[in-house]
Amino acid sequence: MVRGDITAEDVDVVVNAANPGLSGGGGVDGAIHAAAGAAELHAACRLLGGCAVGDAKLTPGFNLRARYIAHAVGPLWRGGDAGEAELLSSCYRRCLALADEVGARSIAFPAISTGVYGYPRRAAALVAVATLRATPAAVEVVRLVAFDDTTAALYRELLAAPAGS
Ligand code: AR6
Repeated sequence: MVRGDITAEDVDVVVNAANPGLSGGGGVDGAIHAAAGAAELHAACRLLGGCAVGDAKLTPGFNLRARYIAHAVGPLWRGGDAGEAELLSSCYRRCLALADEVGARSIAFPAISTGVYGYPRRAAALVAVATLRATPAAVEVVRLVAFDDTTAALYRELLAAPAGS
């Protein structure tokens, strides 16, 4: 894990926390659009025809150091009984699969759904770490990028614990 701004990550694939319309927004989505080149990225996203919750789609990275952006659509938090954990887990799995499809060696994830979408930070970090540990993938480097101290502390704690604990 690292603490910082995901747009600065020197990896093959940067994951975006997008919306089903892939129409851009605030938070990490806004930061990625600004850094990648908003006009080009908007145009590329428009061609994709949206994305289901729990799924992800690739565009080029444009002005980012990353070659690709994986636009993942996390679930909106509705209290936890609406399949949120499975949908969030699916985002991480789909991004790993896309990274493998393009032969990526490295990928960086933001804390999907934990901003505007309201997913509790600890619950989301548990899903992220457990899913990444449990999903076989060819990608060699998987980085969790924390934008705030709380998320950074959670990742440190969970990554220090043995898998399954
Ligand atoms: N680098 C890394 N993490 C960041 C950055 C950054 N530059 N900026 C924010 N975060 P959010 P969501 C963290 O709201 O909850 C958008 O409008 C942030 O602190 O970006 O999945 C989309 O278009 C938080 O922990 O995404 C959707 O409509 C995490 O990224 C909606 O928001 C995710 O926060 C998606 O909501």
